[in-house]
Order: sequence, then C-alpha cells, then structure tokens
Amino acid sequence: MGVVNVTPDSFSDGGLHPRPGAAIDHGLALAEAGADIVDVGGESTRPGSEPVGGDVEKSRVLPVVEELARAGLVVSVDTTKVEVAEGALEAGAEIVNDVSGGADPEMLDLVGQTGAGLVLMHMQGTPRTMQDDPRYDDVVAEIRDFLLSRAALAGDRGVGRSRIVLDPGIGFGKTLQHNLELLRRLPELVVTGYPIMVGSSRKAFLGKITGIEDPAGRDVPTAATTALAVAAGVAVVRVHDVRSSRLAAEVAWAISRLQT
Ligand code: HH2
Repeated sequence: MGVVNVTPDSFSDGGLHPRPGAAIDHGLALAEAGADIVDVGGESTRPGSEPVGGDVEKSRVLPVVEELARAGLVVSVDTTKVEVAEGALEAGAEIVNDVSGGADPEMLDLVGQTGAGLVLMHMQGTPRTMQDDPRYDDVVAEIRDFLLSRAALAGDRGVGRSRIVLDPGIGFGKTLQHNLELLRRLPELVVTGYPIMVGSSRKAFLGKITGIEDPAGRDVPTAATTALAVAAGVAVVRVHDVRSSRLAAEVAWAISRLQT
C-alpha cells in the first residue's frame, strides 16, 4: 500500500502533495512502482497534530480519490470521519483505513452497508497526546484483544469477516520498546486469522535506531521492517517509498514461502 498524503503537515512528506494534481501524479507513480493499493489521506495523524474539519478533509481527498479510482487503481481512504469515508466510497474508493479502529459505530455501519474493505488500527490516546506517556502491561496481548473486539463489533454491524484487516498502529501511542516488541511478535497477530497490516514507514522509531533525522531518509530502514513483516506473515505494508519495500517484500516472500 502506497501513501498519498494530501496534507500540508504530514511528518514525512507534509506539503509535498498539497494540491490534487500533485497528489494524483504521486498516486499514479506509486502504482507504477508496484503499489497494489494507494491510501489517500487528508488529515495528518503525526504526534502533536491538530485535527481538521470534515469539509477541509473532503476538499483535499475527494478529487484525488476520484481521479485515482478512475485510472483503475484500488484506492483506500485514510480517515476517521464518516462523512469523508462516505464521499470517498462514492468517488470510487474501495477500502476505509480507520486509524481510530472504528471508534464511531456509524463508520462500521457505513462500511457494512457499502461492502467496502476496512482497516482497523489501534491507537492509544489521540494524535495530539498519544506520545506523552504510553503504557501497556503486555503491548501485544492488549492490542490483539482490542483489535479482535473491534473486529467483532464490525462484524455485528455487517462488515464481512473477509473484508477486515487489523493493524497494530506502529507509532500511535507507543514507545520505541513497544514498537520493537510489536514488530518482533507479529506472528501473534497473524495467528488471529485476520490479514495484518503494518505501517512502520519512515516513523520516528526508525530514526531513533539509525540516527537518521530526516524521515525521507528512512526508506532503507523501512524496507528492513517490510522484509521482517512479510516473513512473519503480514499481508499489507503501508509505505511511502513503494519500490524499495516492494523489492524487500518480494525477496522476503521468496525466502519465507520457498518460492522463486
Ligand atoms: N500511519 C500513518 C497514517 N495512517 N494507517 C494505518 N492503517 N497504519 C499506520 O501505521 C498509519 C496509518 C502515519 O503516517 P503518514 O500518513 O505518513 O503521516 P501523517 O499521519 O502525518 O500524514
């Protein structure tokens, strides 16, 4: 899954694609580079970021979704707002990527009624405060239980089991140690039977490990996480630089599945 941020303030590529035209070109380039899905978002969720209104988010996202869907791409919309998701699905998106993990039951109803795909992600707190003091007794067990309970809720609201993807939310209310433990213990999420998605691309923990301060310089560290995630059985990786992660995924897949 390639990331298309139509935002002025995203942590790694904020302001790069603020206009629909630039974001559309970027989405097409990601598909060309090997993305099977493009994820279009109009609100930054980086630590400390402020929320934006639904109208602003829609004006950023909908023209981009419409054009990329028209070009034949599988488009997901990265939003927590029902009105944005609804507009995006009407404009041709097929998947809702909800970083709140379906906190608004109306989002689950919408996805259930439309038959769209749904990514449920875990976050502790809100983007404004989530990195202040994240705490867990057992980070993997707690996140797995949370995601399974939200998946069950989505099922009750009409979302088919095969349409649900679970995501532990790397960097969303997690310390370096939490992120590392989640990535080391991915098989414990894979055994739930739901497809698992991981979004580690360019995130701060990679900077802490490598000393690379500029997020845009973290694509090689990202590819390392992609390889390990694919080898662990993860189904989807959400990345900014598709080419490097696609290659890493192909090698990891060949080794772990004994395919060449
Ligand atoms: N990470 C970000 C945004 N959306 N969605 C899922 N399912 N999983 C993730 O890990 C995830 C996500 C943050 O990355 P980015 O979009 O590059 O930054 P920003 O939120 O600042 O736009």
